[in-house]
Amino acid sequence: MTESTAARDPRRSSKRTSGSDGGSAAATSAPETPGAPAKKAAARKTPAKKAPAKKAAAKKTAAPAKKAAAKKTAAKPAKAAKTAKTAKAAKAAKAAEKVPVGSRPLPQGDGADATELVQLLTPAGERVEHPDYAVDPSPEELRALYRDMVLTRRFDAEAVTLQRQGELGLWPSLLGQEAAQVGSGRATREDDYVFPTYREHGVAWCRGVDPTLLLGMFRGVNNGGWDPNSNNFQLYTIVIGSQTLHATGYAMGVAKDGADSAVVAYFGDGASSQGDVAEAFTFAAVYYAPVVFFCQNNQWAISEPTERQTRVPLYQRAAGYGFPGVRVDGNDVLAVLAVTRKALEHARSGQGPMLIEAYTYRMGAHTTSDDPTRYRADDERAAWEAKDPILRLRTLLEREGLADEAFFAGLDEESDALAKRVRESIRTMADPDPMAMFENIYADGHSVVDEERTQYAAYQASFADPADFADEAGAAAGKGH
Ligand SMILES: Cc1ncc(C[n+]2csc(CCOP(=O)(O)OP(=O)(O)O)c2C)c(N)n1
Ligand SMILES: [Mg+2]
Repeated sequence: MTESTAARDPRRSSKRTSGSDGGSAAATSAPETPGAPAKKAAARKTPAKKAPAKKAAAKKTAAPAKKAAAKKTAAKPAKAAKTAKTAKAAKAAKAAEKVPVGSRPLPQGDGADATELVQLLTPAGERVEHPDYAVDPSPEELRALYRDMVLTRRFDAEAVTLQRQGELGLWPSLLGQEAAQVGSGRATREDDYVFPTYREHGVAWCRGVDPTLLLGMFRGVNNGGWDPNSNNFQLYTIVIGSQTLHATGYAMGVAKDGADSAVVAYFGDGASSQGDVAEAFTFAAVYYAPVVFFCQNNQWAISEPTERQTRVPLYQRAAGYGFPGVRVDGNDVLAVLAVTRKALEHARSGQGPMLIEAYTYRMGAHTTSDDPTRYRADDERAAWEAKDPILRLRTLLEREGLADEAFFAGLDEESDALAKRVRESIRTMADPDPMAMFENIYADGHSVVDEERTQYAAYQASFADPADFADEAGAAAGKGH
């Protein structure tokens, strides 16, 4: 929501109502004093009044008061020591408060605050209205969104299992982020262009990229796996935030071509701290580039919570660059669809970029190499489970009689068939020729790469039995997992 639309939103000034509940975790602070305890806020209010009086009094009695204080301290060293001890204990207690990090309230509230969160479908599966955003999907469209999310989750779960079975080196799960990805992915038009990070399996699905193609890079058999121009869906980007620059440059090109398509750049809450993202925001703003910055705030950047990335809600950063920002319930597929559609129209119509902060949660580990139990509290996940994006749409479909048993049973079958296809595809993926890693680096070759290629070929040739080389290469690759 932009500042101006926010001002018009009657819910900004009112407390949350039960009908639009964003979840079980209660908002802990008012938006204007993020994260500050009431005491602190009160203290901030009063010094203007108190200061002059205090100053005058201090001036009057400075010398004698100081003297008296010194006398007092000298006479009672035990008391002074006690005070120091208390201060030390207070400091230690304060430091202890910092642990565990995951249990501390985020500075920007917890997303359950309706005054800044666009929501059209509550966790209880109830439709609610929003003054600035609306969608009116047909029953068929609702079922299609549900199907997208279910199949995306199933594919993702299968990939996690394949990694556990040693078929993939690594997998970044999207569990919990299905609505953010399907809602935004389905808002894009065929001629729009998408620049993902490494977790956008749901967006890839919506863009029509065959899911089996997403696995190659994580199996280590290729550097991408699909032709970006086939579906206007760029290759996955591991270098955090860098794709926002690529997207902005591409969008500037779209504008120069006079095309009316738009670009979406996906990135995370952690990426928002990258210099690349700041530069992308600046260029996009001043060139009115038709790009939508879609930030999935899943609360964590590996083990770093969002509170370590920002002291203001992320969507508010846009204002500093001169374009609108909006925070949407990232677990509400309808709200994400509505907000992304509007942002894309904004970009298409020459009004420049927009920032969407999809407030969601990474339900699983950062990747299969990560163990989140080491840094975040268990009850945090439980609170977000109550806001599950798939469950809330299912509740709506069932309550309103928009999908029958046959639909759900058919989808179960389709999920199983997808999982089977994914498993089969990965087991038939051919290992690349070891020399292939020297290809596609420079269009016209490079002396250093040429030298490395020659050295590596000699190394391979030094094995009497090529099978020994394959074993060694396999063991070395395994170390990196
Ligand atoms: C430039 C850069 N720095 C650090 C890393 C290591 N790294 C990989 S993922 C990640 C966290 C990203 O968090 P976020 O942007 O919130 O995305 P999420 O993984 O939560 O989807 C980091 C620091 C990297 N890949 N690139
Ligand atoms: Mg994150």
